[in-house]
Amino acid sequence: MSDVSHQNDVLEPPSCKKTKIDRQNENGGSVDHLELKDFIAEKILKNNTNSKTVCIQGKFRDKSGVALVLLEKNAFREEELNETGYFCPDTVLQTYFQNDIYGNYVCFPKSSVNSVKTTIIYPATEKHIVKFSQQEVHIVLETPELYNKLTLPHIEKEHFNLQWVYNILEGKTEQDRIVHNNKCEKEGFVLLPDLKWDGITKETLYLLAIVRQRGLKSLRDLNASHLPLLKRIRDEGKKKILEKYNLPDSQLRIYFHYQPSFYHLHIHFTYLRHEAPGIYVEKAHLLSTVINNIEMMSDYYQKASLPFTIRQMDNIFNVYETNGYIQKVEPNIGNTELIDK
Ligand code: M7G
Repeated sequence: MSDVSHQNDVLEPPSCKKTKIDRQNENGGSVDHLELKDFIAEKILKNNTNSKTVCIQGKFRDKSGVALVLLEKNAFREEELNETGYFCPDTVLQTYFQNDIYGNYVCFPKSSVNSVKTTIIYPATEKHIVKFSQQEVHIVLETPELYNKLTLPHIEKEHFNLQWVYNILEGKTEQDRIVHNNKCEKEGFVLLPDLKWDGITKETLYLLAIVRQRGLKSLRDLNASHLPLLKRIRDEGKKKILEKYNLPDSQLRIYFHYQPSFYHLHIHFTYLRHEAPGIYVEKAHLLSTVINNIEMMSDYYQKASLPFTIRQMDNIFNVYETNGYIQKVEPNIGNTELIDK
C-alpha cells in the first residue's frame, strides 16, 4: 500500500515546515525539532472513524528508533463559524451534486481553521505501540484479592515511566500551560491541559489534575485520609476552570480512570458535552462518587471489587490469562500495513 501523505495533498494543509512542535524528552531535556516531512509512515496502528483519530507508526528520516504520530481532526470552534472563519472568501466549495432543494459539497476552508491536532511520541517504546494499537478488549472484575495477587505485583514489576509527570511537578516542562499550581507537598496539585487537548477548543476541554504527593498509584490507594486532598482538587479545579474558561462546574465531568495508564494519582476534568475517550462506565469513576464512597466507608476502595478493561496486547492480559481469569480471542480487525516488508 502507498504512503499516507497523498491524502493530505488533497486538502492543501499548511506546509509541514510551518508545523511547530514543542518537544521535550522523558528526562526533561530538550530534543531536536521534528518535522512531519521527515516522517516515514510504516504502519497504521489505529484508525478510529468516530473520533477521527489515527495513529501511525514509523520513523524519522536519518534518525533511529520508532516514532508514533497521532493525528486528530479538531472539533469545530463555534467562534470560527462566521464570515472571518469558515464563511470567508477564501473558502472553496466544490459541488458533488444538487437535486431540487438538496445540495452536497466538499468544502476547503482556509488552513487556519482547518488544523489537525498532532502528537508525536519519539522515541516510542513497545508500551506506546501497544497502547495506541487497535485490539480486542475484555472486562475483568478485580476483587481486592485479585488486586493484591495479580494487579499490584504487575504494576510494581512493570515500572511505568512517570518522568513526564515529575517533569511537570518539578517545573521542568509544560510550565506555560499550567492553569493552577498548588505547591503544598501533601495536598497540592497541578492543573493543566491534558496531552489530548489543544488547550483552546472549549468544545473539547480536557484538563488533568496531577497530585504532588508521590506513592498514590490509583483509586485503590485512597481512603479517608485523602479526603482533604480530593476536595481541594475538586473545589480549586472547578474555580479555576470557571475563571479561565468560563465553564460552570455543572458542565464538568470530573473523574478517575481505573485502571489508569500512569500510576501516579491524577484526575480528569472534561467538558460534559465532550465524549472524551475513557468516559465509559467500565473505566470512569466520578470524583463526587469516590468522595461519597470514602465518606461512607474509609477503606471502600480497598474492599470493593472494581471492574476494568484489558486489551489483549497489554502485559497484564497475560497475567490474568495465565491464571485462568480470561481467554484470548482472535482479533476481528487487523492492523493495516502501509508498506510491504
Ligand atoms: P490515564 O487515566 O492514566 O490514562 O490518564 P489514559 O491515557 O488511558 O487516559 C493519563 C492522562 O495523562 C491521559 O489523559 C493522557 O492524555 C495524559 N498525558 C499523558 N502524557 C504522557 C502527558 C503529557 O506529557 N502531558 C500532559 N499534559 N498530559 C499527558
